[in-house]
Amino acid sequence: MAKTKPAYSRTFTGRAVGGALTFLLLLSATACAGSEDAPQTSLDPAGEFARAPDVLWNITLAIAVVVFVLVEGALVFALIRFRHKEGRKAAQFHGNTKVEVVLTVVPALILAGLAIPTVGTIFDLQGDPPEDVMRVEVIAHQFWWEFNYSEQGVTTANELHIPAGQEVVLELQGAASDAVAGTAEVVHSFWIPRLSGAQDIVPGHTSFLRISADEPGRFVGQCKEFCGLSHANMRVVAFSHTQEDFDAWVEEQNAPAVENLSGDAAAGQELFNETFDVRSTVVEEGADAYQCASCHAVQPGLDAQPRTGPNLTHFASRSTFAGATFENNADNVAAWLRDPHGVRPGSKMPALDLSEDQISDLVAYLQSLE
Ligand code: HEC
Ligand SMILES: [Cu+2]
Repeated sequence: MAKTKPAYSRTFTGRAVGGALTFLLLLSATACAGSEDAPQTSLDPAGEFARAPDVLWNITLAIAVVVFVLVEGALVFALIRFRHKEGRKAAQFHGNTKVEVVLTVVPALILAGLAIPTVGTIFDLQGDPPEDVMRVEVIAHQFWWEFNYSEQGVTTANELHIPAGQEVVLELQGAASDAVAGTAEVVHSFWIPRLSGAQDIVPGHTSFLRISADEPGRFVGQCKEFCGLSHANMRVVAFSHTQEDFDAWVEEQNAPAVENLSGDAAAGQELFNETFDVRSTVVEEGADAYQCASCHAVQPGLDAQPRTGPNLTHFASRSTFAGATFENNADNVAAWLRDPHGVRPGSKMPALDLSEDQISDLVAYLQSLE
């Protein structure tokens, strides 16, 4: 009689292939970490407020590795040492108080030990932020960030600028429901992993986040709390500068928008104040027609309140736009004006009835706003 192979051995090849595929799939997920030069990682902290959680992570990882090796080692040892042998019978017993006590007390002690540095770090990071450091007000909108520097008189969007080597306190606020855009605001979370931990932003409530960067550099981040269709496109970029460069940036942002435009840019400037029909919108109670100027400030002339879109006074000085999703270039801005919801699902900017000529004039104007 032919010996049949046991079931596990017949499916072994299949399982090995399945396992290898799963491993490759998991490996591919590690490629989600953004661009090479500035990955979104908390494992490479660039400032003291990101370093503290990283130290905690290292301690936890070290303990976890020791536990893993001991537990898996014991398992493998038992599997080999007590494997099936002809004529040997398994011991039969029920419960073992000594082992159960050890397996309860040891993990409890490990967790209690871990809680000491964890709670300490939480209090260090969450304590009342110091009064004498620079503050930036951060307002989370669906799906973009507004940054107000009240001391410096600067308002910008999606790109945060800070001086390197010093603490900055972010005052995080959820936007009250936008007057023009109509819909209620939702919870967001601000996170630039190399500069600090994450902090939730709740409408009607102010929370604080302390950040700092040791060196000048560029750091990418992300809204970390699901907030609607374009949550994944709600990114943020931080630039840290030497004090000199930071002061220069402030000065540049405080300068009035360029005047005396000519050609396409001048035509675009006029279009900015013209009224266009709404082609499509995600906002239920919005108007049928708008000017760009209804929602966007360009100072002086079009001042900030109560406009609900990003301040465009120095739009061309930003490297990205629309939640730092797109590189700021003529093609992308044109695509944005043509069909905001096509490139950015759920965006509160309406699609206006613009011709291609009008779009290229508006792009020329926006690109002149340095
Ligand atoms: C009803 C209000 C509204 C109108 C009208 C409007 N926008 Fe917007 N706009 C917004 C909002 C809100 C955003 C942010 C949307 C987002 O990031 O998803 C935005 C974003 C932008 C941005 C990207 C800014 C940045 O830094 O991220 C540009 C450029 C822009 N709009 C240009 C225009 C132009 C040009 C017009 C006129 C043709 C116009 N907008 C009309 C509300 C409006
Ligand atoms: Cu979000």
